[in-house]
Amino acid sequence: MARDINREPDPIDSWMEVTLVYNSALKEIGTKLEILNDEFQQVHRYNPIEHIKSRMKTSESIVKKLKKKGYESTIENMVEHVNDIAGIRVICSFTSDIYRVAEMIGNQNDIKVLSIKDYIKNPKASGYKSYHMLVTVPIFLSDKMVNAKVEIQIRTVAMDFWASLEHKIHYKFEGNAPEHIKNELKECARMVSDLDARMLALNEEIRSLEDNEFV
Ligand code: 0O2
Repeated sequence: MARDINREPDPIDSWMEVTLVYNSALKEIGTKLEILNDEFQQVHRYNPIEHIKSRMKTSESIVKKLKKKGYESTIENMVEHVNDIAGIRVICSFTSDIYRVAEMIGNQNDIKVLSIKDYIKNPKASGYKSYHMLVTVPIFLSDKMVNAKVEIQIRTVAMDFWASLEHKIHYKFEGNAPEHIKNELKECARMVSDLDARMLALNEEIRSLEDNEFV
């Protein structure tokens, strides 16, 4: 029997199914992003996406997150309360590409955007900048349809460089890095923002020259 995309999704009811469903969700979103990037290359002669990284959260990290949030480790709680079991990171060259990619994702009929956190317009106190989308994508199995949540983090190469080092430092000092390191990271975050703005301005200037060559 054909499955209707608008019908109520079925529940996910075993750890094996969690793995299958969230891995499938990463493939679905990954393929969508690759198609959008290819189309963009054809139409506008450049790729807004530099590269894509995807990962499944480990069972240990899922249990740790549930414990931190005060929930028992059940499949139901994982699906309900852990938003980043499936995580995909989209790395773009320029800040403007981030919003382009986010809009293209949001325009896909089968993707439902549950929430957006714009840490580019509102950076975290640490200096962290990134654009987060929490979405669901339907996954069709042989006998059921489930909605899988995927956390999409979209950021520039420079923001990603900063976030990787900050993440390492955060774990090394278990969240209590010395004050001078925190301050240095904040200063680096300011330099990242400045670099992103200047690279974007340069790119726009070059593109406007290229466009004029075709007039
Ligand atoms: P990990 O180890 O990367 O998986 P939620 O997931 O919604 O329950 P929260 O904190 O409200 O929790 O969500 P938020 O702020 O959107 O952050 C989710 C993820 O963004 C984090 O996942 C990190 O990957 C990243 N992130 C958020 N803040 C920072 C930051 O200050 N520095 C860096 N480097 N990354 C950040 P996890 O599960 O916390 O960590």
